[in-house]
Amino acid sequence: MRKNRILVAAGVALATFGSVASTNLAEETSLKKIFKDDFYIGAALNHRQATGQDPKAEAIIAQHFSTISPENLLKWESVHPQPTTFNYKPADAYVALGKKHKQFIVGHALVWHQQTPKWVFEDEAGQPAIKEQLLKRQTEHIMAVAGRYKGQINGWDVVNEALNDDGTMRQSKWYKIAGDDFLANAYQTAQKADPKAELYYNDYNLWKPAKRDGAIKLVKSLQAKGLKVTGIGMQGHWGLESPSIQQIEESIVAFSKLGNVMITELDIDVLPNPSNRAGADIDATFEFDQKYNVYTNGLPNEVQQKLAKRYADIFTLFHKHRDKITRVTFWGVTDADSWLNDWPIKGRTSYPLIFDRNYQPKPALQAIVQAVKKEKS
Ligand code: 9MR
Repeated sequence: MRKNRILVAAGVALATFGSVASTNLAEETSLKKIFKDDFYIGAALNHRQATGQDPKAEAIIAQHFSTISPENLLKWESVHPQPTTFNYKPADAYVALGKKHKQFIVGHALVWHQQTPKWVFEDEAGQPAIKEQLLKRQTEHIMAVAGRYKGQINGWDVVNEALNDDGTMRQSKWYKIAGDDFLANAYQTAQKADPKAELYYNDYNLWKPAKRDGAIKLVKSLQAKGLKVTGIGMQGHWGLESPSIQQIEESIVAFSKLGNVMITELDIDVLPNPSNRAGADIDATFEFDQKYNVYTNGLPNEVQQKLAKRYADIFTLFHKHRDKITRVTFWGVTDADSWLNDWPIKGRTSYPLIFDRNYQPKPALQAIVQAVKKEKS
């Protein structure tokens, strides 16, 4: 109790006076210890972090995180760029790092419409592949990649982003060529490749009621075929105001009826935007315009406080549903690493995470700690 009070007081000081206090606090705070009995907490690692070239990030990973995800290095184009070429070196290093820090190791993503080489969808003559050929390629890919890390990668995003925002099936090449069988084959094969691994469906904007319903339908139909889908990953690419806590909560509760719920790609975008964009459709981009790059000299205190409050509210919700949530993963370690520096507009200075560009915790980290300690006491 006494310790709690000191932390709360220090947190307020940090929020008001900035980063001197944060260095000391960082030493005594560990997110993975705080959430030890609740859910895994982690971050996506980029290539440099996974391959030991960013020791300051690794210190954060070791201190704070009990799970890791690979931001890009297990995507099809990275790990399997040519029909008979596999590039396992970065993924091997990633898995070794997770073992070293005794973390729950996630694989991302076996089947996606993005970052998949053209040859996957074509025959030898460059014409569209037929269904049997495409599914054979999918099977070989999953058996090779998930098979290599059998017993080492603990859970896989088997299919990523198969739905449109209105809950209908995305008209991807996977779907157009193979129909629903692209889903069934993926889960069936993943289970064969590593029978003990957890198998997930992962998507963005799952707080939207229509997309939530679409995901429930999709997962139920797979489970009805006897296929294993352990859980649903809600990518948390959210904003300062939207979605509301209630919208997020409704999806957490609905998904928990089908399996585990994970918040898989958490970041809070604080930058203005030319559209009402939400989610993470990487094709939805805009030309650079300085008027949308508003915080090049640092995040104003007022916005910093808003971000801290938003993270506190979100984690209060996660903590409330700790019986349903098994993992929360930030999409990146520090603000410098975030994909939001380049999306939906390239070359901006973005602030979506809880560690800043100097590897220092932001007020958001202490706000999370305070909020959860309050809930626990
Ligand atoms: O953060 C990732 C970025 O570095 C890549 O360029 C991009 C394309 O591969 O993918 C980003 O991660 C995406 C994730 O794999 C799936 N959900 C949306 C994420 C943000 O685009």
